Amino acid sequence: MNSSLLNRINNPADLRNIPESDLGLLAQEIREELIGSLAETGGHLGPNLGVVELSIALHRVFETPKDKILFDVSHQGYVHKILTGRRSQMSTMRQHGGLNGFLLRSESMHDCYGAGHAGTALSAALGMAAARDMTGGNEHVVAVAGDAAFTCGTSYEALNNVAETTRRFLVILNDNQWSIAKNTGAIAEHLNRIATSPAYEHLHDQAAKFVEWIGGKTARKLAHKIKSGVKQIIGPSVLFENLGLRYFGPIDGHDISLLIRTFEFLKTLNEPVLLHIMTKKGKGYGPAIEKPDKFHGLGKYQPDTGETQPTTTPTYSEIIGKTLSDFADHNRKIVAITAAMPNGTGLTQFASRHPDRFYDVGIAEEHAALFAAGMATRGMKPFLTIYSTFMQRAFDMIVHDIALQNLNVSLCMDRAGLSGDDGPTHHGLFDIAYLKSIPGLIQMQPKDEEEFVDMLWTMANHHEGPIAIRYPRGSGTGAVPKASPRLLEVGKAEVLRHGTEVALFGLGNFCEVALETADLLEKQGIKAAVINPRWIKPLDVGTLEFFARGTRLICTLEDHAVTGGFGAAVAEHLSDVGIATPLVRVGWPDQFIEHGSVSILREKYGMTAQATANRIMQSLKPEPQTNQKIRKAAKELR
Ligand SMILES: Cc1ncc(C[n+]2csc(CCOP(=O)(O)OP(=O)(O)O)c2C)c(N)n1
Repeated sequence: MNSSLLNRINNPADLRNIPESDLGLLAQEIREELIGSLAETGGHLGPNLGVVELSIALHRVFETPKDKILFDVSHQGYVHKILTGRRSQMSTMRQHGGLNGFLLRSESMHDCYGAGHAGTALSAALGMAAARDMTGGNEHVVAVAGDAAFTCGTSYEALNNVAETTRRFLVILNDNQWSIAKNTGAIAEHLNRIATSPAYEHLHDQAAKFVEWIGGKTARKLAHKIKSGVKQIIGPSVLFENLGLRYFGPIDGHDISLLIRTFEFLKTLNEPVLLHIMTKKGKGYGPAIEKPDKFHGLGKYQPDTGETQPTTTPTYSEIIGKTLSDFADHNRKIVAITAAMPNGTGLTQFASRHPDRFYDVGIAEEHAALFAAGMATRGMKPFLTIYSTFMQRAFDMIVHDIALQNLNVSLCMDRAGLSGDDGPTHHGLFDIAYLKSIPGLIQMQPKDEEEFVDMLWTMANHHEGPIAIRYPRGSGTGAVPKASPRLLEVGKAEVLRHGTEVALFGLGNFCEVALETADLLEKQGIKAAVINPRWIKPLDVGTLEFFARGTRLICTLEDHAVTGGFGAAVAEHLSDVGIATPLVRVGWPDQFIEHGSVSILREKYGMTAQATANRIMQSLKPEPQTNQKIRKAAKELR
């Protein structure tokens, strides 16, 4: 493709030198570039195709890095990256050492705010506006948020504070009517009514005429006329107006000239504004328009057809979707709840088989947890199925509402462990740490898919309070679940291999790594026991103490931050009972782990069987003589 215009853009200032009449062509070039390059790397194609004109217009009118543009979630920030000097790195997208799939303050001075979780842009932008007002700055602050961000409570918490915080603040509501799945709830319906109302076309035309009318004139001089003009083009949304933001729109978010004129006008206003724009997710690419949910974010695909490689082994998410649906066939109390991730969490099957007991509550994890708590008080058996990283949002609800009241809520933490190419905003590396200190909350992790179903069955039959399960992204060993699941004994580990010198406790997906480590140790003449702990809480202290007393070294392995993880629970217990057997803890180090493939990152951070075996061999080495001498001398001194 001849990207003649794109070749001229190395930074936003270059964009401002391109004639406005060529910007449509530029948008076309950017679309082609996105479709071609993401076919190789994967990524958030649909959302970015939808914001091409918006991103061009924003960078045409606002001057980053001085002006601040915040993108909610920031998965739609690829065009912004292309326009802010990162085009040549697009082929490294989401790969280790390459561009992050979200905005990162450390990646570019044009990324004023990093994100990955939804519903943060408005509050953070408001903080920036307040800081600007306090320090006498004059920069513009713009928050760009999708319609699904308006299903987040935090967005309303921000709106609740705008009017009394600042006079200069611009929120752009990018409405494409889709979250990852179709956006749900009353707000989505409200926005949908505006977009589909026959008045929309009329409003849009009026908006276009209005901005044309003020175009080229000094808007400030026309303040009173503008006010009355704006009033005429106010859409049927009293919601935002009542919150103290002037509502403007809805306008066509693919009309670059209109967007530019509108931004030029809005930046002269001395009052907070919400601009509602309508866009099409996946615009310009047939497969993405046909399947907005699939093309929200995906791996590699055939650019001509949009085809992707079919997966052969069912993922943990697919298994939970099917399993819960099967259980719900026989148990009328089972309910499944997702926070805007029906596909990601595998609940689509549940939604079609049990629509009356399926809830997609939007991006509202706190609400989802409280909603589940309420259901549980009425004897229902809710399964709250949320990615580990997003469950962080609901921590207080899990403590204060679910656990404190000992309610029968099943917490299903999908994508627990390293998420890989999505990076630090999406790794599920903290859930053991944030759940294990909650009194009475049971937590487990299966070693494979077969045990996963047994655990889900155990959860379905557990009626004594909250119970949580964590499981990784993708599939596991491929172990096929049995036709009839087993009920597992709570707090009982499984000994997979006996050994007398070392005991390896491999949690969940790291059970496989523990078995491999045992093989490597055996080659060195070390007999290692391998234990599948199953339960993080309650810990099987009997099995732990048995092996801690009977071997020379204990090693824990887990797909979790080493600080506060399963190994930390083991260390605490050994310390409490006064067992001094050396302990090697394998887990992710105490730092935010960057994005990259799981295999590269495991290698880098010593999370492989070989690295574990090496650490163990090192720890088993007899103490060097000099250390012994120092210790002896110190003892004599005492
Ligand atoms: C707290 C949280 N929950 C769930 C998600 C997963 N997620 C990522 S993008 C997205 C939908 C975003 O939709 P919208 O904001 O309308 O933007 P669009 O992709 O449609 O442009 C969701 C649910 C998230 N990032 N953060």
